[in-house]
Parts: sequence; C-alpha cells; structure tokens
Amino acid sequence: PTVPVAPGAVHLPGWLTPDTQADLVRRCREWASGPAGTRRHPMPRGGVMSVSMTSLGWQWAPYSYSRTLPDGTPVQPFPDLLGDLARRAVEAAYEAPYEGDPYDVALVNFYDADARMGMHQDRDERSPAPVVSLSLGDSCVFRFGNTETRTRPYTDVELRSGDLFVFGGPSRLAYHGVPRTRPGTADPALGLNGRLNITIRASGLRD
Ligand code: MD3
Ligand code: FE
Repeated sequence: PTVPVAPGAVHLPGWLTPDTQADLVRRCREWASGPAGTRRHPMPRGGVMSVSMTSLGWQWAPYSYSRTLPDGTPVQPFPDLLGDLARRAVEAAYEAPYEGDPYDVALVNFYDADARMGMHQDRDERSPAPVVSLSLGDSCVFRFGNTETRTRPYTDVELRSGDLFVFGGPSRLAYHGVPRTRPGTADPALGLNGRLNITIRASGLRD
C-alpha cells in the first residue's frame, strides 16, 4: 500500500522484504565498522546527539558535507546498491520514472533504546531530490511537521521495520524528528537490537 501523508510525503509500509531487510542490516554493520566508523556528532547548541551515524559517499560533518571526517579520515564510497534502491523507492512512491540528480549520500542512523532525534530540517543538500528513508529493527514514532516551525501542527506516524518513506516536493523542507523508539519490537530473526534508519540523498555537490 501507498499512504500519502502530506504533499510529496509518501509512506510505503513493509516495502522491503524480510530478506532485503536482513541483507541491509548486515551491510550496515559492515559500513559502520569501516575506517570512518560511526559517530555521535556534536549538536549546534551544545551536547552530543544520542543517535550514532555512519556517512557514506559524503560525510555529514555536521552541519555541512565533506569528503573527509574532521580528523581527515576519508569517507567510504557510496554503495551502488543504495543508489539503485533509492531510485526504485522514489519510482514506487510517486509511480513515475525518476529523472532527478543522482543519489550519492547515505546516512545510517543507529538508535539504541534511549536515542531520539529532535525536530529539524534537512537543508544541507544542494539538490531538490526527495530524501529516501528506510527503517529496520525496532519501530519508532516519527514526527512529521510543517515547514515553518518545529512545533505543531505535526503528524505522528509509526515507522516499522521494512517501511519506506519518501520526502520530496513541498515536504522536502518540513521539520521532522523521532521522539521515541519502541525498544524490543524488532523481529528477533532480524538479529538487531535497536533501530536502524538509512536515509539516501542527492547532495547536489561535485568534488
Ligand atoms: C523529512 N532521520 O537523518 S528518517 C535524518 O529516522 C533524519 O533516523 C530520521 O531525520 C531517522 O536527517 C528520520 C525520515 C526523514 C528523513 C529525511 C527527511 C524525514 C525527512 C528530510 C526531509 C523531510
Ligand atoms: Fe532529518
């Protein structure tokens, strides 16, 4: 099923098969154990994010993109697999061929039981291409807001393992966040303790 949540925002529950989910969990572990590793980034107004992140293709540094980590470690290449998956995801969501900028950045976000993500906009990309979000493991409450403020009105959506969410058009700059996960809701067969979210983006940047 395809569930429109707002103009340009489309939720496709259960889009990933269990086999693809298991394959992506395995690959996320490999990417996270590479030289650039996984980081909890500092926040703009102080403190450190509770979500651990691995960047592929470009490092979200934060809060801009770079080909290296702050200590100079090169970011791992963007996997072709994720580019193909993103294109197929957008085509499934909008039921139209994708003709936008090439997908070239992924952020792998790992949430333990206490991790949250505050309301924010994603505006570091230089491309209007939709953001593709894939959820694995524990369910979460995803809060989808408006483009003006980080407060109400917003819609809370339950995201479960295997769900696809595509954010394009007028929704591309909407505030959004993850107020909580639901620890222990992952299928034990997936072998994942917590929640993984993969976002795939077009940076609109060139070297
Ligand atoms: C709406 N991640 O990485 S995914 C992020 O579940 C991020 O880890 C959350 O927000 C997570 O920046 C939410 C859903 C998502 C991703 C990007 C968006 C929603 C978005 C960009 C624009 C609008
Ligand atoms: Fe975001």
